[in-house]
Amino acid sequence: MTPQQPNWWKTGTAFQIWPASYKDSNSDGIGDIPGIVGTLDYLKDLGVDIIWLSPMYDSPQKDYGYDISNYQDVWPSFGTLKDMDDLIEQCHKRGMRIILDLVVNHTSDQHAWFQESKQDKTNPKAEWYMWKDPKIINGERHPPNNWKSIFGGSAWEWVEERQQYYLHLFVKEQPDLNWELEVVRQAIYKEAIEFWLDKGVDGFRVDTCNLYSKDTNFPDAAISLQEEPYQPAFKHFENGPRMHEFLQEQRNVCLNKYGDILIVGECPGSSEETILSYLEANEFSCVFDFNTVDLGTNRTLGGKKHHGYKHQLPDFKESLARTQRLIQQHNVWGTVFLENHDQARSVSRFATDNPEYREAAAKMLALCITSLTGTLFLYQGQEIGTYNHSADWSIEDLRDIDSINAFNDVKDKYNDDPIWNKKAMRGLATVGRDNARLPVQWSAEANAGFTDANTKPWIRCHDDYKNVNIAEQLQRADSPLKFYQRMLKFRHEYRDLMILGDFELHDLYEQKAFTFVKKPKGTAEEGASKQELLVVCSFSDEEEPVDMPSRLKSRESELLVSTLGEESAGKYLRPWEGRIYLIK
Ligand code: TEU
Ligand code: CA
Repeated sequence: MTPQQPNWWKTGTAFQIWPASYKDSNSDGIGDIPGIVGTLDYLKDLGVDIIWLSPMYDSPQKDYGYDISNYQDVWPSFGTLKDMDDLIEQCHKRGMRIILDLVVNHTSDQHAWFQESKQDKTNPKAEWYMWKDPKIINGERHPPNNWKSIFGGSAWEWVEERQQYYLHLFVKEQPDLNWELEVVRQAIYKEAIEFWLDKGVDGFRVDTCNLYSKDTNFPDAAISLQEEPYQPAFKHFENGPRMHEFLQEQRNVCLNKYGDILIVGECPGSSEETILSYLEANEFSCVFDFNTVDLGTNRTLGGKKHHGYKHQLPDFKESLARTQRLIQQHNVWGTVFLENHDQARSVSRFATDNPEYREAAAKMLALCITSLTGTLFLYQGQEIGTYNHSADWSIEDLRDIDSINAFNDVKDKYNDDPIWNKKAMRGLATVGRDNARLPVQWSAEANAGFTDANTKPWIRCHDDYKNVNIAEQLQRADSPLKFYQRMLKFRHEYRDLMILGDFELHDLYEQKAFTFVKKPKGTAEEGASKQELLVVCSFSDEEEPVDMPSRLKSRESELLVSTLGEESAGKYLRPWEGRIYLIK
């Protein structure tokens, strides 16, 4: 009997593509699907097994594709349905899989469903969205409650035709669908899910998959922001009462027909218990736990982008350890990621973008995350150590609605005070979403090789693309890109330890280094004679000792990898160096 092979989506490395900024093939300044197809060999060589494509559906682009006006079509600037068929085929031809973004908590206000729903209170789709009567106070009309939208302002928008408000947890052009209605759920399964699975995609990344079920009493949220009219209300719409029922129905009625697909849920603001409940019921294959990327944002407490709270290294370790523990202690699966299209660049946020150490730090983070258990997700540009844009940029350089709203909040509140505006820009340069959305730096040529020299890209290029780009790094043996290539191979070679193994955190409170051990799954702590890996990462501008756990000291060890070269590795870690030792 052959031992059971782990599912393909456990061992594969995934790479996220955000199409608008990836590669422009027809010189209109916007990335597109044919542009992606042209780079599949590059991704294959990098070691990518799975592509996650962010929304390419038809959309008015108010939230850059997360506002979908037609699930069964492609935004014309990105290409056509035929281009999608080609992309799917070309991925499969190379032995790669492809998953799409499933955005069904809300649609665009331009979707035919909403256009019909908003007409009056009696049309066939009248209840397909979340409509409520106004609250009348002293003869004045107010939103039904004080909920704040995740992107700022009230979560309710007034519609004259219906004399009612509709709920939008994100921007007002993203009305929330009414999952309470079975006919809505059926339409979602058919149009948004089955249409694409029938075309052969291998699964979905599921956008805000824990918001479908709201507290339908719509109570006011407790006041946590004294000076503001609208209050964070996550408690009333995140992980709501009917979530499990909805997700199980979706699995049973729809997804199960398609065999072993990858369904990875985006689960911001969720406790370990909540995440576990989704996984144990097999509602998702694995989820994105926001623990790490939420560091320093105080999201649920109403933290603002300009607050710029800096986490400590132990917080970072603990945030990663949470998923490792979950996988190890329960029979469930998880993800490893530091970046996506909503996050600033990991080198800047979690390591350093000081030019002296930036590359070393990028390679150290690569070594660190490729050594962790779970499905690894990389984001475009991460493989070359792209770092954040400068705080000197102006708000006109940015495109993200969430960032623009955050800036305008500060600007309005402090009467356009230049120092406050500067603080707001500094905050966006630290955590703003556009950091991830600048054109991919393909080469040192004009416009970073993203588009033609004579075309203006839809968003400004990073100032440093001449130094940090794919073409240069492909030719240089010690580049972050080459290091990622090496580590992704290595991850398969040492699969049982790196991808599937147990994790042991060595010294949580150490502030300058992150040391952990990877062991074969299910081995006893003491006296195990099987091979293990010791992973040591420096987060320091100075030399740091290699702190080997006592129980491993008597074992023979061999230096397998150093981010700065095995030959030149001495007793101490060099600044921002990462190493892996094989413990025999
Ligand atoms: O994001 C959900 C979400 O709540 C956050 O990640 C949010 O974008 C971030 O905290 C803002 O700073 C998903 C998508 O990933 C995001 O791009 C969309 O804008 C959002 O849903 C709405 O569809
Ligand atoms: Ca284009």
